[in-house]
Amino acid sequence: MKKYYLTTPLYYVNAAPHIGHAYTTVAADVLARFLRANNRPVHFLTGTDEHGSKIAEAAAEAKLPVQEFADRNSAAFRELWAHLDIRYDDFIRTTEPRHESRVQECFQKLLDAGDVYKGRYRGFYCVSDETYWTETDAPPDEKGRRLCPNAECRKPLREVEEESYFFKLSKYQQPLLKHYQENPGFLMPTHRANEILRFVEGGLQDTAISRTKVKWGIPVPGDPEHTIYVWFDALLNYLTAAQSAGATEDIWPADVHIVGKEIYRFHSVTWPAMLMALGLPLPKSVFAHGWWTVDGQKMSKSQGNFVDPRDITREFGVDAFRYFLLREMPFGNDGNFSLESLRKRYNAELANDLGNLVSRVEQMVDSYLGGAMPGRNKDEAPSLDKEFAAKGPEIDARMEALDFCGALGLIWGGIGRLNTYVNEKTPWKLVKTDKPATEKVLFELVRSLRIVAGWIEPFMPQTAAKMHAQLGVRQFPVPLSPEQVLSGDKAGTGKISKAPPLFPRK
Ligand code: ME8
Repeated sequence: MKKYYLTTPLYYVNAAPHIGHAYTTVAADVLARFLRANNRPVHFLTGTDEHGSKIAEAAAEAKLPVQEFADRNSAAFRELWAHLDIRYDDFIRTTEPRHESRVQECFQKLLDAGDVYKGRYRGFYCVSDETYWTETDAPPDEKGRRLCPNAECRKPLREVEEESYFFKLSKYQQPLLKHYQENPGFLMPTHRANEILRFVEGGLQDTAISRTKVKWGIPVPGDPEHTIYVWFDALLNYLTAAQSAGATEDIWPADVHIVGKEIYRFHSVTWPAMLMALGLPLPKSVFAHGWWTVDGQKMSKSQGNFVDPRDITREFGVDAFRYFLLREMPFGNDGNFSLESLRKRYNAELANDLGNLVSRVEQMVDSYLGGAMPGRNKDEAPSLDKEFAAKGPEIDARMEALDFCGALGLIWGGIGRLNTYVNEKTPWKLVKTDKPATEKVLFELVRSLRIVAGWIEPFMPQTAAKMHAQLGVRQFPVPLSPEQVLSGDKAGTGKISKAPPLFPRK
């Protein structure tokens, strides 16, 4: 069975990872965990982008040999992903031989096919984005400076004139437009599709794909004066990683490339055109999410306001950080990161709505039933069933559509319903007059909380594991799907134990 193949961008190793990188990677991890919990085979790829002038210049600034500099920073990404409970299947570095040799093969193939030719490039270049711009893309501003047209960058451009190999991107204008039209799920989310359609309809220029002035890169086969342009090199990682992971047909093509909006064009125009030229099937979709600002400001070196994820997890824990990232900003839109809104959500949604509910239920089962799983009357349909458990398919649909915020909204709707249910049924009063009725209420609550634990597992794996253990789910640490929780008592006849709060108030 073909695996569901999902990818993050390959992050530049010029600096330490920040919340922007964590965001994309956590989102991909949430999707991968959701699919695995539904028994879908998954291949989740992430990694680091290590060639080009941006990295070479950062290494020079750090006074380190480039490879050593790249090794260090690539390791920092891997360490952060371990800390954030990211379970990827493969981590590719563009300086690995398995990647470099295949990039050269692809370059040669396109050269032989006539889709790559030698010419001369004259124009502008942004080192920070590693992007070529023409004179018309970047007219001089009032001070006579040419700035990167990418709104997320706006750094000064360098003028470049050199011999270059070119990729015949122009040839793929019509095939791309046809592909977009025939595959409406390709450009995601749909509100970003127009921008790409307009760009491609406006005509595509052939694009330079080699540099003579940049030494830190993969040599062009047979012409070592040239190194392969870092984006041509980096985009191919999705293919070279799949090719090196065993039977390519089990993985290829990608089901979704998850990227930030600023690199959407590379992924939705250049990349599919490269694949067409190579005669390979295209990814099923390319999803561009929005950008975080921090306290209303763009994160930048000059502002010195990059948020280190560890500063957040130290105070709030890994799960709360993962939760906040996906709850605060609908996937596909822009949003703002602030400690104030994190604290607010932490206290209201995690400590109160969820944590407090779990503690109350455990406390009651402990006091009224000595911690035994409440019994149920098998002839009577559980009363929360229709309105609560039926949410499962709706949540799944949101997850499949990468609407993580929507899925969390539905889950918290369910948690809200459970809080209302406790307050309506007042088991602490009921227990004085009707023990069997109290037991039924507690049965409903425990079972519903087990379902909640399954729903939140992709977002908060540690919390889900704690909930399963505390709620007597014996199959721990394997997360249970709602169906498994519902299907029988076997999975959950362990003792229900009181435990410290899941989310101590901050
Ligand atoms: O672009 N908000 O690498 P990169 C949300 N190497 N997401 C953000 C973000 C923010 N403020 N800042 C960064 C590159 N990201 C290339 C990619 S792929 C073949 C090559 C996330 O280190 C987002 O996913 O600049 C964005 O696309 C990515 O980090 C850029 O990482």
